Amino acid sequence: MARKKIALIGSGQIGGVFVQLAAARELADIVLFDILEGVPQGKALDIMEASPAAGHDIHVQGTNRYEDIEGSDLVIVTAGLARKPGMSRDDLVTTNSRIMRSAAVAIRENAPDAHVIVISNPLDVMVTLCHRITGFPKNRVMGMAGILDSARFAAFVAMELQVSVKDVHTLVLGGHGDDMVPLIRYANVNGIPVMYLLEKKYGAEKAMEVMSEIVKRTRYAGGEIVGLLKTGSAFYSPATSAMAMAEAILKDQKRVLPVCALLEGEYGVNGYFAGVPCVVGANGVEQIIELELNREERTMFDESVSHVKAMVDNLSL
Ligand code: A3D
Repeated sequence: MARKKIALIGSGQIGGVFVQLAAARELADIVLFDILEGVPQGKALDIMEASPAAGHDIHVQGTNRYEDIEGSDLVIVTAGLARKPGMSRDDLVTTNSRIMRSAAVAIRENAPDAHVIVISNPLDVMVTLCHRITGFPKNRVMGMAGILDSARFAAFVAMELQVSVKDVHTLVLGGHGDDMVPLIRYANVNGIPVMYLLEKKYGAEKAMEVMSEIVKRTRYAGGEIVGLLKTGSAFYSPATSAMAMAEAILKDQKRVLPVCALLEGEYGVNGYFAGVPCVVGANGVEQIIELELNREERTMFDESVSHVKAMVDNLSL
């Protein structure tokens, strides 16, 4: 079987962590692309030189030529500005739209059969641009956000309950903004509702307060990291979340993951991308799973998607 090939458009913080994760798993050969001369080449050489000590064997090439992404099975786009303290994701839209336009044209021309995972922010807008410009079928263009947001939710629940994060399962839907929708009802510790455990620990009233704080922290988790780092945004957790999607596609795992996918009637949304649970496998987004939302969840989901719609409707495509 031929070796798989992944192209990373953007060789910054997330691109750098992703390539290290991919090498450790020997997931695929990697092409690191960036407009900065020397950076992708330097990172590629560094990983190749790490291989003998690490005992992994993949080929990593750094490049400034889009032609080198030819034949990629998967393209991951992280190109663009990251947030600095005081910025919202939406503040990145003008610059990152320009970057996404050039990346999407290059993907269409050089890797027409690839799956594409978009990570650049504002995520829901960037994945829309990428889908419209490449013209790829909707199952092959998706955004990474829900896995990260759900992982943050799970991490905070595990910290609060002092249980292994391995046993905590959470789901965050909607747009990748501060109005994302962490689903409290579906949060569980190996099947035991998180609210049940919080109520046992604190009683009903305080349990709800604690959960509200966890939800708030989840929504602003990206900003919390930006505030601490001061020079950029989170990169370990986004790269690790993208890895879950990449493995699901390249190994045809049929994972059930929250993914930013194009909705065509699902969840009452038509023609916009939003975070929803999907089955992800060799055909990309193979199925969108529609959950029954209660009135409160529905209201939050609609609000979150209306924010995405407003941003997307403002774009000249
Ligand atoms: P950073 O380390 O700055 O890397 C971005 C890279 O993009 C840099 O190396 C740039 O040189 C490169 N670049 C700029 N313009 C182009 C271009 N035209 N073509 C190719 N490469 C270019 O950022 P990062 O890796 O930390 O973050 C990358 C993106 O991911 C940002 O937009 C972040 O806001 C976003 N991000 C998204 C999430 C989600 O959960 C969706 C989380 C964290 C960061």
